[in-house]
This record gives sequence, C-alpha cells and structure tokens, in this order.
Amino acid sequence: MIGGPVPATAAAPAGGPTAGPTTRSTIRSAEVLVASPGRNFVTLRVVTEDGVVGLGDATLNGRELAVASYLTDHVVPLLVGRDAHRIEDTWQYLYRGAYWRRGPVTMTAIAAVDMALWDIKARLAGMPLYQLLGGASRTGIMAYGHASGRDVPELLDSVRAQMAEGFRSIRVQTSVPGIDKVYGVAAQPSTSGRYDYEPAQRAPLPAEEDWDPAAYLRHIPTVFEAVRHEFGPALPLLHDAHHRLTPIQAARLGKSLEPYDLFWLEDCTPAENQDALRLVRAHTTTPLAIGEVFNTVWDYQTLIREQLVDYVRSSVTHAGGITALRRILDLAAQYQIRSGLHGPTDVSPVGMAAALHLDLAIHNFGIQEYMQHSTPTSSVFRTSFRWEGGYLHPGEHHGLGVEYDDEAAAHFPYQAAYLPVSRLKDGTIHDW
Ligand code: CS2
Ligand code: MG
Repeated sequence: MIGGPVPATAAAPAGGPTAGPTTRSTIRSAEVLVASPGRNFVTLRVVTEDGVVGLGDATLNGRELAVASYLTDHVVPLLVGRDAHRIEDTWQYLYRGAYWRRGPVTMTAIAAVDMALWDIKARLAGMPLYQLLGGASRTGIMAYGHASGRDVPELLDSVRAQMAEGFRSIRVQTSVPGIDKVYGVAAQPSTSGRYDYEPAQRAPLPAEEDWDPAAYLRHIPTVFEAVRHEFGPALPLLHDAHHRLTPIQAARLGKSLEPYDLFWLEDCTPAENQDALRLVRAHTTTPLAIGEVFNTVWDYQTLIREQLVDYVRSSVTHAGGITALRRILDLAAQYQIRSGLHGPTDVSPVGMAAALHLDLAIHNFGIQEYMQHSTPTSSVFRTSFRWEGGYLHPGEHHGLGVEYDDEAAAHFPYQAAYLPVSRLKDGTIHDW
C-alpha cells in the first residue's frame, strides 16, 4: 500500500526500492550535557547502536535550562529508536509535531537534533560535513573579528590587536560619552588579542545598563571617521547597533555612516517589525545585516522578498539547524542576499563548526562572525576547524569535527547567568 504512516522499522513496500542494509542507523541514546567552561553551554549528544556519536549545540544565552528541559523532557524520548539517517523526517516530526512551532527555545532544540544527525550522517559517510552539503565552494571562510574601546585610542589599539590576530575585517564597538555601559565594549583591553567580552554575567539578577540614542547617534560617526583616518578606506568595517534604534534613527545612522563605507550596519532596529526596514532602506545605502534573533524563514520573508537586507545573520543554533538555515540561505540567494552567520562565544564550538561547514558549501557566502572561545571552553570542546591568515576552514575530520570531553566538562558546573537589560535615562526599559 502506497502512502499511510511509515513505521520506524518499515520494510520497503512490495515492488518499491529495496532498503540497503547500511541505510539504517538506529539511535540508541541521546543525552543533554550542560556545563560552564568560561560560560554556559548546552550540548546534545546522540549515539547510534553502532556507537556513532553526533553533537548538537543547544545554547540559548541566558535561557539555557529552558532548552535543556525542552530536549530532556520532550525530545530525547522521541529520538531513541529512530533512524538517525532520516534527518528531514525528524526535522518535520519535531517542528510540525510540536504543534507549538517557532520561537527561540523550540528552534534551538530542533537545531541541536538536526546538527547531531548531520554529524552522524557525515561520520557514517566517512567525510567532513561540508562534502555532504555539496562540497567546498571556496578555499577559506572570511571571518570578522571584534575590536572595542572605552575611547578612540583604546579602540585603535584593539583594531591593531585584531589585525595582529590575523583578522582582515573588523567589527567596531565603542563606549559613548554620557552612557555608562554600552553593548559590545570589553571591560578591559585584551592583552592576548582575543576579544574578551561576555555579556551574560553570573549573578542572581540581570545587570541594568543605561542608553541614550541621541548621544550614540552624535558619537558613532566621529568614531568611524577616526578609524578610517587611521586604517584607510579598504579595511572592511562592521558595526552592531544591537536592536536599539527607531526606524528613523536607524535611517539617520545609516546615512551618517555612508562616508565611511561600512561592510554592514547590523540589527539597526528591533527586527520584529520587518516593515521598519522599508523606511531605513529609503534613506541609506549602508548595507544592512539582520537575523541573529530570528528562528525561522518566516522572520525573513518580507526582508528578503523586498530586498530590505543584504546579509542573513542567523546562526545554525538558533534557526532550526543546518536543514532550516540552508533553506533560508537558498531563498536569500535568489535575491543576491548573502550569509553573515552569527558567531559569538555563546554559540558553542559545535554551533560554530556547523556554521563553517555551511559557509564553505553555500554559494551566497558573505562573511562569518568569529568571536574566539576561551581556553576553558576549548578544553571541553575539541575542535578541528582551522584559523589561518584571516580565513576559517572546518577541517577534514569526518562529521562536524568536534569532540566533547566529559572529564573536562565535569570541572565546570552550570552557573546561572543573565544578559543585561537596558533602560533609557528616564528609567524606561529599552532593547538591550
Ligand atoms: C551580538 C551577540 O555578536 C553579535 O552580533 O549581537 O554578541 C549577542 O549580543 C549575543 O549573542 C547575545 O547572547
Ligand atoms: Mg549582533
């Protein structure tokens, strides 16, 4: 009988294609690993009956345990006994089967399963994942680094330090006179060259930061004036407005930064209101990047169809995995919109590795964010991706190329941590 439910152990229908002996890999176990090496991470580990291991990143900054519970209590029981090879079926099973679709918790949980299954499939196929995704479309992945400063001289030193680290494109964040604490500015200039900025603080309550859009809008163009003066016109420069401006403020900022020829201006307005970008687009040609808080293709529909953004900023971890993000990027490609995947330290080395395999395979690659993980993090996540001469490469290990060290992880128990909240000078809550 053609059609009807396909039981997990279904034999091929009579006369239908015969299922080869090797095309089934039964999931024996799945476990949720929570640890805090430098910062909190949630990792899903799926193991097949043949002992093949797949890892998935399920880290949602400041809400880690919500995803850990979603996986442990609702998803893991559904995975055991399933065929690990059936990635698309499992994705749809978890997305449509949840009934309550979308949203950061659900899509991060689905992403972790998806990454782990792609890891297993590539390990079973005996190749690095990018080969399964269509092979390499380039020899290396241009990645941008992070410079910040409490004042311009400190910022210029930080740019130099990032260039010494090999970065050929740099995101610039800076303090603003009149505002105590601004997003993206490392507390101390880094001695090692690694940009050491972890916004989620281990504390019982979120820190409260102040915000003054007028002071920011006056100050930022002067900073890019100074950086261009020091480093010249060619260095690709990026800036993250971190969701904090109204549409007309974002339009004004984009326009005032045009003389400095930015690679992109990121998250200029809170992105729930996709229509807002029509106003920004009408006033400036500064390229726009949006999407790190997006979880599905639906969050991008208007932005992509109306050519309102130039870069897709999602991460594999928060946008439903490789299966879903590749679809978003395929849609974007029809509009010449390129990737600019989210890669802060709260995307774990597993999530970063998944991004790199996708970055290497897709055609419409733009740039990859690379915030280097700390030493404690690297002691738990053993990665095989390479950083050479300003370019990343996922490496040639089979699968994603990341191993998880349980012994090391045991030294780093979970610690509650919160992202800050932001208030305007009059005390009104604002977007952080
Ligand atoms: C930022 C992130 O890297 C970025 O572009 O927007 O650092 C963001 O603040 C964090 O991922 C929040 O968890
Ligand atoms: Mg950002």
